[in-house]
Amino acid sequence: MSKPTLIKTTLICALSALMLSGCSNQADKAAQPKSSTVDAAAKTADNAASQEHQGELPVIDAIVTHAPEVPPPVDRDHPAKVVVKMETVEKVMRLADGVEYQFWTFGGQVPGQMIRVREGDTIEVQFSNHPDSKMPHNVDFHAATGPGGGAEASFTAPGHTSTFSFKALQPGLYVYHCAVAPVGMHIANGMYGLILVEPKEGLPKVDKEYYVMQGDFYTKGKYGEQGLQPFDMEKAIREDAEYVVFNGSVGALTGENALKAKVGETVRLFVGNGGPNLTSSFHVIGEIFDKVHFEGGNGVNHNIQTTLIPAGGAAITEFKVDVPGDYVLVDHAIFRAFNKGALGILKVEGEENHEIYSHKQTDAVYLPEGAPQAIDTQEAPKTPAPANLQEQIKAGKATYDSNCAACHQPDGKGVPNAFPPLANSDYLNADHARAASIVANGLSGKITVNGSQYESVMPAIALSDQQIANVITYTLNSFGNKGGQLSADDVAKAKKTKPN
Ligand code: HEC
Ligand SMILES: [Cu+2]
Repeated sequence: MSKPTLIKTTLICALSALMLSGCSNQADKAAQPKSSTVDAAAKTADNAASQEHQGELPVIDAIVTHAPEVPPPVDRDHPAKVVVKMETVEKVMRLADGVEYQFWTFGGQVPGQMIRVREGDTIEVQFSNHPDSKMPHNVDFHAATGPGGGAEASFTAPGHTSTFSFKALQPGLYVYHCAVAPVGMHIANGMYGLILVEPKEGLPKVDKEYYVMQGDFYTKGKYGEQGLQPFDMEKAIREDAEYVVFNGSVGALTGENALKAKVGETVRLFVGNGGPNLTSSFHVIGEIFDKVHFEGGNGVNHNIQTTLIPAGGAAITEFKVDVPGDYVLVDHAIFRAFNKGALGILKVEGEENHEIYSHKQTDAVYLPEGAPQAIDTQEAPKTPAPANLQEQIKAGKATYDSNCAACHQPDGKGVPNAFPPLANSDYLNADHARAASIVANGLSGKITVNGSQYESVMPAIALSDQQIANVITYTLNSFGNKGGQLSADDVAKAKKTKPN
C-alpha cells in the first residue's frame, strides 16, 4: 500500500493533532481515499511512547484508515486496551459526477474508518459528535457483546463526547453503524464502517489488503439527476435504490482511484455491506476467490465465484492475481453495477501468462452449413433503409436501447470513469464517420470526451451498416447532440478506417 501518502498525511495529521483539531478535513479535501487520521498519527508517531500500563493492559491508540486503505496487521502477542477516537460529521459530498448528497459520516467519509484490533483486546471508544451536527448519533459495533452493541452507551448529542468500552471476544470482520432512530435513515446516509478483530494468531500474510464497503442510496432525483439530492424515505422503504455504490460514491474505485496489484501478488479484500437494504452478490469479474471467510467469520470456503454479503455483514476474500488487466468488482445483481454505480476496478500490472489466459487468438468468419459465402451482404436484407430521417431515428433508438444503453446508459450520459457519454459528446459531434467506425471495429486506448479521460475497451458491435447508420443518426439527433445523418454507404466507407 502506498506508504508515502500514508506517511505524508500522518505528518499533517500529527501537526493538526497538536493544535487539537481533527485531521479529517485534510483527508477529505483530498477526496482521495489514501489517508489516515489523527489516530494513525498518534500511533505511528511513537507506538511505544503511547503505551502506558493501566492495570495489566498496555494502552495504545488505534491506527484507523479511510477506505480503501487497511490498517497494518496487529503486531502483538498479548491483549491491549485500544483507544478508538470516532467523530461523526454531517457533510455534503459528491455521490456521482454532478450529484451531491448530504452524508452523515463516521470520520468525514463513507464508509467510516477501518479499525483493526486483536481478539481479546479491550476497545475504548471515545465517541464525539461534531458541534455542527444537526442530529444525535451513536455506534452499534457488531463486534461487541452487550445491549445494542454500544448504541445506548454511545448516544451523543452534537458537540459532546461519550466514552464506553467493550471486549473483542470473538475474531472476525464486523460492521459498525449508527443506530439512532430512524436507524434506516442514519445508515442510508452513510453511517457504517468495518472493524477487523484478528484471531490471536493473526491472519496469514498477503501482499495487498483493501477495504471496500457497499451501500445503497435513495435520492429524490433519478440516478444521475444533477445537483444536491435529498434523501427519499419512500424509496428507502420500498428498497428502491437509485444508487448502489462501493466506498460512498460512483467511481470511488475506478479510474485514478482503482485498486492496484502486480501479477503474482495475493490480494485480500475486506468487504462490508452497510445496506441499509440490499444484499450484495459480490463478484470480481475475471477472478476466482481462492478463499472466502464467508460472512466475516472463521468458516473458509474455497474456489468461490460470487459471495453473498448481507446488509450489516461482511466477508474476507483472498485471491492471487495471475494475469494482468482490469478486474471489475461488481455486485452481480448486475443492473446495480452498470446502472447504479456498484462497480470498481482492480488494476493488475505485470507479465502476460498466455497459458493461463490467451486473449483472443483468432477471429475467423463463422459460416454454418449452407450459409451464404458473402458475409458483407448477409445483414442487408434484414434492415432496409428507412424512408426518412424520422423513421431512421426511430429505428436507431431501438438499436440503441438493445445494443448501447447497457454501457452508455439509456440517457446517453455514460458512467463516470467507465463509459464515456454520448450525450453532448464533443468527441461524437466532431466526427460522425469515426463514430460509425467505432461501432463497427470497436475502440480501445485513451480518449478524451468532454474533458474527461477514458481508457477502456468498447467491443465491436455486430450490426449491419444500415443499423450502424441508424444508431449513429439516432444519437446525433438525441441527448443534446448537434444533429446529423449517416447512410449505410457512409458507414461502409467509414468502417474501413479503424478509429485511433
Ligand atoms: C460494453 C460496453 C459498451 C457498449 C455495449 C457500447 N459502447 Fe461505446 N464505448 C464504450 C467504451 C468503454 C468506450 C470508450 C473506449 C475507450 O476508452 O477507448 C466507448 C466509446 C464510444 C464512442 C466514442 C466516445 C464518445 O463518448 O463519444 C462512441 C461514439 C460510442 N462508444 C458509441 C457506441 C454506440 C453507438 C454503441 C451501440 C451500438 C456503443 N457505443 C456500445 C463501451 C461500450
Ligand atoms: Cu447517526
